[in-house]
Amino acid sequence: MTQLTLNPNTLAFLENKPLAFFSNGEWLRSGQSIDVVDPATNQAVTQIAMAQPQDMNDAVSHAEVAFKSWGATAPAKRQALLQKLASLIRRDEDILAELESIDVGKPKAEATGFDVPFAADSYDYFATLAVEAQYEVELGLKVTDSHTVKKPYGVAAFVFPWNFPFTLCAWGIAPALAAGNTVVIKPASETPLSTLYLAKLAEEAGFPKGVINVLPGSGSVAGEALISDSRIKLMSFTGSTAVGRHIGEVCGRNLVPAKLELGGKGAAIICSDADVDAAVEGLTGAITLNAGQVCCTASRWYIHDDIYDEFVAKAKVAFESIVLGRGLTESAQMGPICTEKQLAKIFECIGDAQAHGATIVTGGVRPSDESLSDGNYITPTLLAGADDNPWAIEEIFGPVSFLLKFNDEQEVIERANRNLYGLANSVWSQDLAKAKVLAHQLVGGNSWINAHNVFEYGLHYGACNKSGCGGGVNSKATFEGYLRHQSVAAVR
Ligand code: TAP
Repeated sequence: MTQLTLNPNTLAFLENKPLAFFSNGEWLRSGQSIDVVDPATNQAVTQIAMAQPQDMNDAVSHAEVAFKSWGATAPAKRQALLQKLASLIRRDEDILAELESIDVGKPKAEATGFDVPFAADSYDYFATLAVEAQYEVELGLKVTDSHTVKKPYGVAAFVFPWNFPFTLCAWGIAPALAAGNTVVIKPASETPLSTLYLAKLAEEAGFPKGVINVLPGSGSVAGEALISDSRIKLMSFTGSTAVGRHIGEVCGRNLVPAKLELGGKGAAIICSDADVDAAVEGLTGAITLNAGQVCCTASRWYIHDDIYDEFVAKAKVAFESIVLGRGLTESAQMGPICTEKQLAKIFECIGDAQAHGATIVTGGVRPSDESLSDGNYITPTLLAGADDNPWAIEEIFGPVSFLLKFNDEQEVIERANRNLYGLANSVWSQDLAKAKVLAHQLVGGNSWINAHNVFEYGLHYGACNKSGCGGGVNSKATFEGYLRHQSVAAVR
């Protein structure tokens, strides 16, 4: 076991091995457990109990019972509990940031700067919407005396990936709970710690038993049992396009609506009139954030011919100056890749990109620093090549950007839109009016200008095409998506 310099409360949480899962207000163990591995060392930091299909089945049963009262709870009560949860998250920010850092590998500063506070804000944002919502709307029609009532669906199931466990969980469950649904959550097997800690905070906040259930388990076993349970009324999945397609199929057979937030291959269009230094800084930050394991990051950079050489030279310097290190060290700007398997995949993609004619401008190797040799590190990588290179098209999910040249702005929009994903793109230009026109033309859920990875509650974050369907997150529309509409009419 690695010796870690951690907050004593973090250590105390990890000590109770294997960490139990949380179902119907009880902490349970299944008899099967797995190690939770720190990607900076590839050593176990704790073990977790793995829920089995019967545990998932039981959790759905309990969530169904809990829904009977939670779904009818006054919005002000739901608001108060969600706000309490947000305040407990803020109280324990240091512990949560440490858990996220040792589990995912990300710099602790990243977790305290974004993952944890932004998750807390999600519970507050949707708590407010819960009380502001109009649950009954008079229709004022001629033939009928009618109104629409908006009601929660029932049990909502959530399956999450390993890259932003705490934030994505908040984006998913906060609107569902605010609207009055109960939730059964399966976090990724590799990164369950912060979600289990959330369950502890939910218990302390006083959520009624069965409202929030957190059960780590294998995707193909426990996850499969959850997604195929026909009693769930809503399915929300965040993860790869391949697993999303499977979940969509399974839910389709049960006629359960599935909200799918999937992968991406974001384009950045860097125009000839862009502020080159700002674009280099913004895009280097975007592709090295969470070691590039960000669904909406910009991993295809289309650079205008006039500034290509200057931009690439500056980007190379910026990439080579990124400090790699264990997330818990203060100097680290980029941590290790979350799993050995994902690191191997990234190297494989880079090799295949080269086999298809791409050249490495910088990076693409393990760092020379001996102290990092046990972790899953890779140096930030710039590839240059052609549009038809498979890795200018497909998601790599690592700190790898593909450089492409362009001359004509309309032509580059067409080239960028040929990609089958549709998550997030950005335009970089000092001509804001022109940038807006180009931003409108890019096909995706999100078009950002002179920035990449832009989030704010109220700003809808969605997707189209191979990046998902089912509504997106972070806005009023997300909250409304967790309410079903029922017409009530009497003939006059
Ligand atoms: P996946 O391999 O798809 O795994 C995601 C989750 O699905 C894990 O909890 C996994 O469980 C579970 N799972 C696997 N097979 C399952 C099955 N048959 N039934 C039910 N659950 C199953 O994705 P990942 O590698 O963790 O995450 C990376 C991907 O997520 C990338 O493509 C990234 O772009 C995407 N992503 C998208 C977004 C948004 S908002 N669009 C945000 C973050 C990430 P195990 O952990 O046990 O395998």
